Amino acid sequence: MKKKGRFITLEGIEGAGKTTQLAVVRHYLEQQGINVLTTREPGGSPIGERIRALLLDPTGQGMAATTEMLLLFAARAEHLLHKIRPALEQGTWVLCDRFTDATYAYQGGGRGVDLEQIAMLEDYVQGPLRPDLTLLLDLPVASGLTRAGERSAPDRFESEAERFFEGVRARYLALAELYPQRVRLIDAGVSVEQVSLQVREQIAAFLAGGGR
Ligand code: Z5A
Repeated sequence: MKKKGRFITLEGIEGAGKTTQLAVVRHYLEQQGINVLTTREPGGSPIGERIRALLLDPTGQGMAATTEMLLLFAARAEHLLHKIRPALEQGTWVLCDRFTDATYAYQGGGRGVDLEQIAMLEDYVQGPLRPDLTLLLDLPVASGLTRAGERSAPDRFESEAERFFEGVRARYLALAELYPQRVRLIDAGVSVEQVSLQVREQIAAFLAGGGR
């Protein structure tokens, strides 16, 4: 694949503000004259969205961690084929709400799946494709769950215990340490405006650093 666009992902625990900040990133890039496609995982393609419904269905408790991980990568394969790769090849920038870092965090950190198995599937499904930039919105688990809980009935993931999300957050923070160039840490425990400011600073630095 000849990749011309850039691939930016937003990550974080529930209620971190990814959806809110995705709009900020999009607006900022469009102001710079960049074509942007926003999408999300799991989902982003017709079959991917059907897999998403299966994954989030609260009646699906007891799904094996392996099944969950394979469904996520199946949805990702569809997403890459039908949406992400075609956009990048055309020079469109792709902004994605969660990607494979979420698998390391939720399935690895949350469910205890072997990280090497995740890495194997990552290589198999994505080849060498990795995000160019990841904004990790970090905040204490209790704050994120309070924000998310004020919105709607919990889905299958949101029904997990706080300990699960502590594992998710810890793995996200480990990824930020492992890939400091790509994964930029944002303090998401402050007001929307203050988070947006940090997000815009990171995007400006990325563009200035040759990201474009
Ligand atoms: N999952 C997985 O396990 N493995 C994988 O590989 C992938 C995903 C890709 C997808 O859910 C689920 O799939 C997810 C992980 C799993 N687990 N769950 N649940 P989703 O994408 O539908 O849900 P989410 O990712 O958790 O998004 P969210 O709960 O909608 O959170 P958010 O997008 O980060 O936050 P938000 O919608 O922008 O904001 C949440 C609320 O907080 C909202 O009312 C805002 O107005 C408010 N908010 C936002 N920012 C602030 C600030 N700064 N202060 C105060 N209030 C704020």
